[in-house]
Amino acid sequence: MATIRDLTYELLRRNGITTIFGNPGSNELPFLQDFPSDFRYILALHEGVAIGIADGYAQATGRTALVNLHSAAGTGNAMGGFANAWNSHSRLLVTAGQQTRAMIGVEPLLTNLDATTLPKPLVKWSYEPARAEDVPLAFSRALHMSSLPAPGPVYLSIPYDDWAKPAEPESLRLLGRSVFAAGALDPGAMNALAARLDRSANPVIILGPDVDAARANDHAVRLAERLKAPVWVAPSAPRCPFPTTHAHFRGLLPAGMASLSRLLEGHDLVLVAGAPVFRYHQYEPGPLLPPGAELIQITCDPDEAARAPMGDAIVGDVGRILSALADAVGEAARAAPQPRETPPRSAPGAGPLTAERVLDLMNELAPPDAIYVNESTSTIEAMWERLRWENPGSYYFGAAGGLGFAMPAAVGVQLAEPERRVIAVIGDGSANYSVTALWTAAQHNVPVVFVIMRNGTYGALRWFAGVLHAERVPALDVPGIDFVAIAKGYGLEATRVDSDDAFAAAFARALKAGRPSLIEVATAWIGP
Ligand code: TZD
Ligand code: CA
Repeated sequence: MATIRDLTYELLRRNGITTIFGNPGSNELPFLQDFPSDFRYILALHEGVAIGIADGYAQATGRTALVNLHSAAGTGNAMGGFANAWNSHSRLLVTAGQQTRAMIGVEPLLTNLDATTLPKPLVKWSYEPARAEDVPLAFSRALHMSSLPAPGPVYLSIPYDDWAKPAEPESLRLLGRSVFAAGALDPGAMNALAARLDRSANPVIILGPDVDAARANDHAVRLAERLKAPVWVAPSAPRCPFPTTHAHFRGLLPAGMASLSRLLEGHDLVLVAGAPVFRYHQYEPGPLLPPGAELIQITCDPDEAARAPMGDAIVGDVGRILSALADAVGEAARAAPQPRETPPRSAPGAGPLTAERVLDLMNELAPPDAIYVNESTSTIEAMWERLRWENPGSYYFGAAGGLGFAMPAAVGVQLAEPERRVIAVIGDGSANYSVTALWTAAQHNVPVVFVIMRNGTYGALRWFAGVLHAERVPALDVPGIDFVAIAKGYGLEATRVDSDDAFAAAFARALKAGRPSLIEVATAWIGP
């Protein structure tokens, strides 16, 4: 008779999961014993890294990724990763080993106390089965929960003595299940939506990360071209839903109410797809929309629709709705938007280089389908202005703004996309939260190019201190860190550069290396 462990591995296999990301402890060993040869375990040295690699992998594959953590302490170390995954609708099944059932009552070492409460509110579902026999159903439910709309992380706590117990024969029914969501509009509702867009004199389209997640970027292009509408990217967007080189592309919207609505002035209809309305950051009191503008939001997330403070919302499959809408709207008679003014190319110079110069060199030297995973917080706008992102899945950022995402996520994205080169653009502050991702990259020879922008400071916080008029704040600089030595210590090729030519040469070499490498580049901090 099959054990709970056998049946669970088979269930994972049937759902396309043969990779486990994690960091193990005693509670997890009974699950990992006799590890099947068709599975691989990607070891991370810290749980924030394990969840980050899995998040990148889940987003780039569009499928659920499995994370195995150690009890409460391991879960706690991953909590910042839960925040990012929750906000990016990442399909993650996070499991944590629990103490053995016979002993939980006396609270031995490594008991996950009140386990299901621990990851809330950053999971869709959190569960600890009441019986060992319920573990396969719990896994099945967790897998489907993580990927049904709106996707997101789920959490299971499993007592370690459950794995060796026999599975109930009726549990085999879980293996063949197919579960999917539909989510298209019926013809009447689609016609009404199309008619509203056709009636608009001057519509604008705002796209968010879930357009990219749905690989619906081409549908968005078709819709924008039919409507002759300019396209903005939703504020704080952690993915790129529209080609930045397209004539309709306008850029990333600012994350403050007043400046955002000012940029939309003159539009009578704002169509938002695949984003909350809106993910603000800095508090700038002001109108939510310009005078006379209506808003329609298309989202996969009922919560995003319900909490929106303005406009109408449609909850459904963002890709299918955008595709059908592009067919349903008429070809608008107005003139198409003119291409935006792109920033002038930065001038070559001696070091320290400007961040703009480093980005321009990357853009010239990297393959056109390169993927950028970003955690360089003071250069986000410059990246949206300068980098060529044309294919779906070209840009990733920590969706909750939690640092420690990008170094591991870059490893996960590169594992998922071996044919495309992944470039991790990381600030010298951000590089410290999940730096052990370098070790996993080296061990599995995941050929990410890590570029550390060393400006010596928490640049974005200096900018924000200006916004908030917060004077005399301590703890904003990060001098004295040798990233070349750190990277070498974890087994990577690494080099330090401070000039134009040196960066270009090192970057070109790194792109071709076929193994992970790190470039530390001195950049100038240009204050507000
Ligand atoms: N801790 C965590 C987990 N997430 C955060 N977002 C912060 C702290 C606060 N924080 C920011 O929001 S940006 C930033 C911090 C510390 C500075 C990052 O500095 P950097 O990049 O060197 O990586 P820049 O380009 O110098 O801003
Ligand atoms: Ca910095």
